[in-house]
Amino acid sequence: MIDWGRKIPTILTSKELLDKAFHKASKITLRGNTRLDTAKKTSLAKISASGDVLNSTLMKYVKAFPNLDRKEEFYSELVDVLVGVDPLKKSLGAVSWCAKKCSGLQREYLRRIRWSKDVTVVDHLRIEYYGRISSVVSQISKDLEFLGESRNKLRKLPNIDTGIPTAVIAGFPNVGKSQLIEKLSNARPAIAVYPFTTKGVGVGHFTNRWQTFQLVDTPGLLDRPLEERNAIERQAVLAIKYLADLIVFMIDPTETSGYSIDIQLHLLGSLKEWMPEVPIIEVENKVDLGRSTSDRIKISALDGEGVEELRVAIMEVLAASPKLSSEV
Ligand SMILES: Nc1nc2c(ncn2[C@@H]2O[C@H](COP(=O)(O)OP(=O)(O)OP(=O)(O)O)[C@@H](O)[C@H]2O)c(=O)[nH]1
Ligand SMILES: [Mg+2]
Repeated sequence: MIDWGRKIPTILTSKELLDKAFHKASKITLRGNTRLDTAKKTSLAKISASGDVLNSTLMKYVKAFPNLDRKEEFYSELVDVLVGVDPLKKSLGAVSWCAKKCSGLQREYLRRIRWSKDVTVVDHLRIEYYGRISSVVSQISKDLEFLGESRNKLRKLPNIDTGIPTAVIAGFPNVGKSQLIEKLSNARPAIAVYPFTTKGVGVGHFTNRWQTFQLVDTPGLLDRPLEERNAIERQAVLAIKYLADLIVFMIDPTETSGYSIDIQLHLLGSLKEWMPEVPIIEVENKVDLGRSTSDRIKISALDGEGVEELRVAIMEVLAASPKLSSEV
């Protein structure tokens, strides 16, 4: 189970980070035997403290972000869609560089102050050190900003367990996918009358005889090639590609979703061609408004008609999942 986003701490801006380091240093006053001794002790302590704050805070950021080379493909690709793996690696590299540079400057100025024999030189060196770390930290302002934004996006990622039998609910926008997940599981997704209400992958679970089943809610898909899909749709594509032991394809034959039945069935056809090995249950929703003569499973996700029959059908297909035998 992956829980990346939540363990990433708040990312400070470069100004906030410098304020934090200087504030720590400003609280330090030490006394020595002579004026020179006092100046040296105080400056050494201030430089140690501020350098340590910068280095430890920056390294904490680097370690908190997921190591994208080792993680599961689904999450790596999802991170790529949401924030971009290359920019993320570049910014983490810059932060790591800055942390090392701050440590290097800290060592250099501690050494120079230890060797100095004059109070004014000591004060001058300390001020020079502050100037240099300020300049180094300012150079990564954009990277810190980017990491802050990335963290906010990654925090919204759901906890999806890739080891549990999983049905992915897919279909056009506004057909009732989230409404169905709400009826079938413990999930409480946003449901609304407009398309693209669901902007990211969501997850819900239900249990039957000690066996947990996972349902994945996806953003609506339009009927178009992958390269034309936006970041919202691409998340649905990734969920289908990496998570689905079963696809529940939801059709709205009433067309109140705003999409014609023909275009919905065309998407279903593309999906079958793209993922021929994944079983698909075709469901028609909104029977409370009207029903077709097809022999598909028919439900009303709104009032619950047919939903328990659909649950049984989902469990029957997922019973064949290899993940099931390894779990119980
Ligand atoms: N009458 C009726 N309305 C339904 C039914 N299921 C869903 N709706 C309504 O259809 C609208 C869309 O439902 P959602 O569950 O948000 O649809 P979605 O497929 O998740 O939409 P996106 O997240 O935008 O892709 C909402 O206003 C629901 O209340 C149903 O069985 N009957
Ligand atoms: Mg939805």
